[in-house]
Amino acid sequence: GDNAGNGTAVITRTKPKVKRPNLYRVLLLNDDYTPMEFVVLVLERFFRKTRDEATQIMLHVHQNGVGECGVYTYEVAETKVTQVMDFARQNQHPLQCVMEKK
Ligand code: TYC
Repeated sequence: GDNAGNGTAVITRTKPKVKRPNLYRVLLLNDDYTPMEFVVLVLERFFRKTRDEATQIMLHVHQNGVGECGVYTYEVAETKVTQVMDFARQNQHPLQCVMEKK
């Protein structure tokens, strides 16, 4: 507790409150039509993966149906999803990208 000096009670927190942001996974979904090379390009361009990392993730998605591109705060995750969906649409690929709360 504390006092502002004017007789008004003011409650202040003394314990350092470190709050962790909610985190979201960004996922790519497999489909039968998007070229493998395009998915690798997406992972390099929007998720800063190396060619080897991107290839591993793409093959994981191809084989398992879904895979993680990265984990971000809400606003960053939302931006990544929008960028990938816009880029896929521009190139007429059905690639789907979604986010889910961790
Ligand atoms: N299954 C696609 C193909 O055989 C490749 C692919 C991989 C598509 C990952 C989407 O998220 C994806 N061309």
